Amino acid sequence: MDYTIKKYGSYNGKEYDLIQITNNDVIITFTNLGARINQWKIGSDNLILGFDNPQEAEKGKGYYYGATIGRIAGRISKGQFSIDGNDYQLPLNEGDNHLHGGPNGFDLRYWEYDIIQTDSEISITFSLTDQDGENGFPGTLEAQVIHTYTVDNEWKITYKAASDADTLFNPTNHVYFNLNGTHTVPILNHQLKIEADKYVPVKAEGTPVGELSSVEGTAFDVREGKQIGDQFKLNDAQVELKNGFDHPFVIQADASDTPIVLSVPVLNRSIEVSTDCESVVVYTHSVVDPPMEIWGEELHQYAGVTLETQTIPDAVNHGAFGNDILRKGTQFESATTYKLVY
Ligand code: FUC
Repeated sequence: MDYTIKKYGSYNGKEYDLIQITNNDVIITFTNLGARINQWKIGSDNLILGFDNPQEAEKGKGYYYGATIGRIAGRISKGQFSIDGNDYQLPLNEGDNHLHGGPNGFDLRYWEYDIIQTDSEISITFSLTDQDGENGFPGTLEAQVIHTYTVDNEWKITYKAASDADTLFNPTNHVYFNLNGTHTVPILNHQLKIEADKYVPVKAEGTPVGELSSVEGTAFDVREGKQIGDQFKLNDAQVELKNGFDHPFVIQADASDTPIVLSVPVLNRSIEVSTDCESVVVYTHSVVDPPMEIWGEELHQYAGVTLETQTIPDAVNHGAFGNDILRKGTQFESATTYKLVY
């Protein structure tokens, strides 16, 4: 296993790099534009969606391909929250709500980076200082996102952060998988298994209704592993509302070490996910707006599926959803591993 550093291109007056790691016939690349994963391939088969240059990444900003999302993944209803009676208003960058950290979120920011290589892994530490008041959040936040790739084809993301004032923090990575090897084949043929007996119904605008609902008898019951396309045919009102999955699944307390598995059995490819997060947001790329090309081919609905591990979105506004407040003087740390098995 080894790595090379290539030029990704310039964007807003800064030069960006691609760090390309090769492990036998697997190639995986990261960029300091948004501390993103940009490509993951077996031979010439692309397993994720990414971009040839920063300009395309900017065009695809609303899709957040492979980007680190922060400070807050998902939507904060009306952009409003309070901590200990202090009220905050975040900028509204999607209708009436705040989405994925706001207009200048982590996804297109310049991240400093360092690389450490050992016999068994290559680890890239991306660092960002997010100033007090940026995107409306209180406190200056020092964030690190560490992307590690191992000889066993495990991509591990570790998030670390600390703030000098109480703030919100709930990062994720917005990688879209398509194990077909090309995004021109929809992900409807993927098997999805999530050890989740509850999920979070959403309103049309994507914010949580406020309940944790049982998956029993719904399209969200994928505890035994189900084909995504089959689940979409079940006339489930929540699936119809979002034209697919765009929902948090709540990982069961008694889940196994790999509670999320995405696979295409006929191709003998799977992604096994382990995480210390309480939930995973599954988004099936139901919307294509604006139209664009990826790897030179036109983008279509269901081009990829995300597995965004995180605290349940909008937790600060729903007592039962967990905690997304980062207290001054405490250290945030969370990790998720995506293992490619083929
Ligand atoms: C997901 C979704 C959103 C959005 C975005 C690109 O996280 O929750 O609906 O469209 O990704």
